[in-house]
Amino acid sequence: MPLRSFQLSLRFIFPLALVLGLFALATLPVVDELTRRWFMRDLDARSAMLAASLQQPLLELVPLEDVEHIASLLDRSVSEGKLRAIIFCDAAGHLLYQSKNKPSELNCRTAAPSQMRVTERVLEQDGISLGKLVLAQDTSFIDGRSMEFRYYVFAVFLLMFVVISALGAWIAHWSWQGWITALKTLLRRDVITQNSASTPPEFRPLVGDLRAMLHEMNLERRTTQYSPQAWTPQKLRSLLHDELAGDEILVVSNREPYIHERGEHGIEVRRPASGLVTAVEPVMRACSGTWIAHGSGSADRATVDLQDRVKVPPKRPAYTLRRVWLSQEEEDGYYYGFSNEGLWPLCHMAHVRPVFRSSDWNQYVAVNQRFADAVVAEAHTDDPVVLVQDYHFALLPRMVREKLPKATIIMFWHIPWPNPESFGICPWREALLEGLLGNTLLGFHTPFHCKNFIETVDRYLETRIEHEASTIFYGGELTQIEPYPISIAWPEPEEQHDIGVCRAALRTELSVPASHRLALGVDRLDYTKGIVERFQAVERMLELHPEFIGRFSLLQIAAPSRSSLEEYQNLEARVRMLAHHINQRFVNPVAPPVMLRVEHHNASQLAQYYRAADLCVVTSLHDGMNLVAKEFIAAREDELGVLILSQFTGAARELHEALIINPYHIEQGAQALYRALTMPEAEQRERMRSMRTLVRDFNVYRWAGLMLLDAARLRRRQRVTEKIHSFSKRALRRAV
Ligand code: GDG
Repeated sequence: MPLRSFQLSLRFIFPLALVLGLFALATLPVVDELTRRWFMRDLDARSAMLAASLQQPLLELVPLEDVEHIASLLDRSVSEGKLRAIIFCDAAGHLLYQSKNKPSELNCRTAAPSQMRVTERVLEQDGISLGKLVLAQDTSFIDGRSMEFRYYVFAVFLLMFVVISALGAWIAHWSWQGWITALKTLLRRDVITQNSASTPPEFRPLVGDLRAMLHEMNLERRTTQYSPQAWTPQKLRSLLHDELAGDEILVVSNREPYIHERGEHGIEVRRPASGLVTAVEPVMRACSGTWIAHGSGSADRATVDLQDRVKVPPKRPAYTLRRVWLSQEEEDGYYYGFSNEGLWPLCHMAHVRPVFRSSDWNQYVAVNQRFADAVVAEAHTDDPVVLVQDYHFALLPRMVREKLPKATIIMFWHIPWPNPESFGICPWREALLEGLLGNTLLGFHTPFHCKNFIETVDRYLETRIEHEASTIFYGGELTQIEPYPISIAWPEPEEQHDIGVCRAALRTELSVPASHRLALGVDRLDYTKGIVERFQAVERMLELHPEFIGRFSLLQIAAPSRSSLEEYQNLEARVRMLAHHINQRFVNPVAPPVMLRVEHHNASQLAQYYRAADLCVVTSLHDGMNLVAKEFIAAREDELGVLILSQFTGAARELHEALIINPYHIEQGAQALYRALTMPEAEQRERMRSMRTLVRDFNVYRWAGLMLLDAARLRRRQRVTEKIHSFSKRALRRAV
């Protein structure tokens, strides 16, 4: 029986136990007395019968003083039943005859001895008294019987209690179920269809409230989702103010948005190369709050206060960064091991085998717990909004949920979600899924990733899935699964350099002529980004179109990433070798075809490269979204430039005007490069204009805004549910 019905029935069972107990206590002495009287009356009746049967023989024998026969007669009479003794006394009160074993305390003059019931009968003949017959019955058995009777009465009350309680609990359970079903029907039918005719009268007060609330929610979602008004930091701020007024916002991610490093000129601040940071940082600036992340910089400890906090951005503090410190062992197991050698290849179809080690998993569990504890410690309220970022923290949502059951936990999974078969090879798949179902809201980039996730849960856990509503009900909690395509902050015009200047500056920097055609690649040096395939496409394009030798180069920015892992070291070696090979093959006096920069660049350098390039090449083998594609588009206010985009990125679902390719198909990549290099400006403009409109409107503030709006909606739904529960409880109490 569900806990809820059980709790409700307890309210009925305790008073019942009390009432029955008191009733039993009050009843027992009365029942006792009645039993005693009944037994006495029974004994009296037996004595009277016996005395009557002895009367005639005694009337004959006493005058004869036939001692022998009288004694034998009396002895025979006491041999059965509860009769202890019979005596015969003369009229003066002297004992004349007695049965054997007469108790010494029984005589003709004294009152009945204890534990005995005495009955007397006077024998007369012709009006002359011959004496009296005294029969003494044993009453000691009455106490025993009385005790037995008490046990029976007690057992009857106990049985009544058990039966009534079980019946009560059963009725409570079915009433509860009935109420819930009635409410659900009401919500589906009466509230949604606006049909109140058949609403039971007891629900009518609730229907109006629910309908108004639902209407308001639907209206809000529709207006905000399709509002032509662009999403801005101000709009996000006012949304937070209106929808989550005063609610606390906490962000958790592995990567911190600002890293303090010791450099040649003292402590320097660095922004990491991370799509997650690119997206979440502007949102945090807009909404303040606290961002909890791993303090990985060499000067991070030197820049925090006693609570490990530092205000960021350094130049214009807008929110708090709370750093969590990890030992080398923890970082190796949780970050490099389970997250990046296990989950990363597991979720990306890039044909790199995941590695699962128990020791890594143990560190992953422990570090998730440490971050969950940090969330709980940083929360000042019992129902904060917690935004969990990425695959490093699959277990954290449930851990936080256990400590802060009223929190609204939103998680965004920045990488793809594989199909159930692929995910199924993870030895801890159930634990990961259970952790993720601790979320109130779980977001992926695309509907396809959501579908994969729901199918995976369906395959490996016992849950209730509502496919239409995209919800999963597990362990008494509901998780909403939704796609939220991530994006970037649209750059402010004043932050951008003149495009002509950028073009000239980059060509000077690379020592190539002004007319030199430049393709740009910007990636973390990761095997999922298809850098090898990109170089191969360049090689093939030059094979097919040698007229571009010396007139075209690919500038590849490859930010070092996870370099302590062997897979990444091998990739770097391979990428360097291939670049060298191509440059050797197409050696020319002007410029090498592949310019590889394996180093970190700052954001403003990258923005200038985007503006200076003729085309941008994104050839990911698998990518959740890919922000580089969107950054390139946002940078091109001249509406020129061509984007080549892998079909295996989330971005390809939105940027249809890009040249979409299959990066595994090298010929196709080569053709796309050639087509981009020869595309007329008018076509470039047409394509770029359309993509720019999309990226400007569907920016990162919209991404965060829609998620937070849904969170606010779910918070309200939670409150409605609480209201329904308290309403049902009250009604049920009345019914019971
Ligand atoms: C994941 C998913 C999803 C690159 N080099 C440097 C640098 N970057 C910046 C880029 C861009 C970001 O890093 C990379 O964005 P991606 O989208 O390629 O993302 P991943 O890091 O793989 O991240 C991805 C993303 O999360 C967001 O959800 O799109 O699918 O894999 O912003 O400009 N930034 C700096 N120096 C560099 O050298 N400062």
